[in-house]
Amino acid sequence: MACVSGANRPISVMFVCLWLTMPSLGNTCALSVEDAYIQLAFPNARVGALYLQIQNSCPASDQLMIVRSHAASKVEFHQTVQSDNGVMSMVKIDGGLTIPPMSELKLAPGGFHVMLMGLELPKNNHHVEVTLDFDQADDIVLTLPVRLKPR
Ligand SMILES: [Cu+2]
Repeated sequence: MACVSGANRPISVMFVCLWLTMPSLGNTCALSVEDAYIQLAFPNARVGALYLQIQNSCPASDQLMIVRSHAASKVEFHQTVQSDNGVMSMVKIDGGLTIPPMSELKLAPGGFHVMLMGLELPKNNHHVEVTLDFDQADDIVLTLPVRLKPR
């Protein structure tokens, strides 16, 4: 700890040092994941959409930076948007997705999703392992069910 406590230091500097060396009391907050799955438009599709909800019980926001999976050659964040004439398309989102403090990030059909491209599912394996990489929180590793898009 590089804190210098000295009588000739401004009092505010001493307070900052104290705060930095205190045991972290706010560590009970966390990110938690619900309703996570991968959806394919048809069997053996090479592209899949990952949907999930991330709850943030922390007083600070976090950022889902990247999602990694050995089953996909490329992963991007997308948002489904509707043009004025009603045509649906997907827009790539750069820089990750924010999880607001004491709130949630929802990835669901018709909105944000993680696009898994070059998808290669092992035969007879209907689960895919993915790693969520956050700016602040530790990685979360998930084994996700693969579902077909409802018709
Ligand atoms: Cu997409």
